[in-house]
Amino acid sequence: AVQVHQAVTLIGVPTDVGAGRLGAAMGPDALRVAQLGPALAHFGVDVQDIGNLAGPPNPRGARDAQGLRNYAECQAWNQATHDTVLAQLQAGRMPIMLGGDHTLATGSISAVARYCRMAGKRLRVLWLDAHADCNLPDISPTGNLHGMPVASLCGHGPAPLAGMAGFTPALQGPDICQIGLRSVDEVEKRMIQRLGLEVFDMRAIDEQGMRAVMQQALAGLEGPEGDDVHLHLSFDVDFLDPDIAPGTGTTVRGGPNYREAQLCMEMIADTGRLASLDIVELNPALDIRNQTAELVVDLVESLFGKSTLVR
Ligand code: 4U7
Ligand code: MN
Ligand code: MN
Ligand code: MN
Repeated sequence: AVQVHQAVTLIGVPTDVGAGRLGAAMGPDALRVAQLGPALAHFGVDVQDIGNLAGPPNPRGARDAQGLRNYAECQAWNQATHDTVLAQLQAGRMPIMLGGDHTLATGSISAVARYCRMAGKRLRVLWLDAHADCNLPDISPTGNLHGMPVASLCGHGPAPLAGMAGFTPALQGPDICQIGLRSVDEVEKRMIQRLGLEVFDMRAIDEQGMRAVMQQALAGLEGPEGDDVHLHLSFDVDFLDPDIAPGTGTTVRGGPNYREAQLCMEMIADTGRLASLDIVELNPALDIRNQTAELVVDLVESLFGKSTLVR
């Protein structure tokens, strides 16, 4: 039973301060050029685009004493994201982040966690990504904060980020399900175990197929038992195979193809539980004629039931 949010708010978060290369800050406008808003309005959704959040420019800093790059700037963007997402949820609207690098997920998901606690909902996070994003300042090979949001949300790393929900940790490892992983740093592998994340890597998709993986990832969401679940999707564009999605800064070959990605989105749509969404790591400077942004819009349409024949 597809039953999607009737009111959606698009929130541009034009930042690349957490990434290793410049360009993700242009992501929000590339999604607008690809007609994300009109595409959703076509399904009868009430779409409001509130424009872009404001935040500091990219100082292109080196690693600091903690081992982090552009920490203060990441913190500022996350706080702005957190405040806006919380306000939209409280107004009964579904926030869609137009990123922006993946650091912003600390701001958005901590706000969702805060809201869920107030509203008495159970939070389930689906994390579509080639990477596990659970690095810590001292173990990260790069110091880039876009490789750390899962760790902050689980209570690790700098306290201001880890405590953004108003309680720490914002999430327990088993609340998060990661799908599509194929580039995980050695120390991150230990973090996955330690945090207790649920992970379906590309090997799981190869061996079991996308359908079986998504059935497990979405278990318990459909029907009355899933009534009190708030489903948040954090969609890193580098989840997709670079052949179809070249417009992102950290491509890794061997990702889901077009049909597998569609099936993934369709099965999420079928649950009817999607209540907030991050679209992150789109980098128009690396794209070819905006094809990655257009693909993302196509996939988000499926998230809103485009491919479902019977409603
Ligand atoms: B993304 C990396 F070392 N693990 O921490 C790191 F390989 O949000 C990449 O998933 C992180 O795109 C990628 O810098 C972050 C690296
Ligand atoms: Mn990634
Ligand atoms: Mn990511
Ligand atoms: Mn990336």
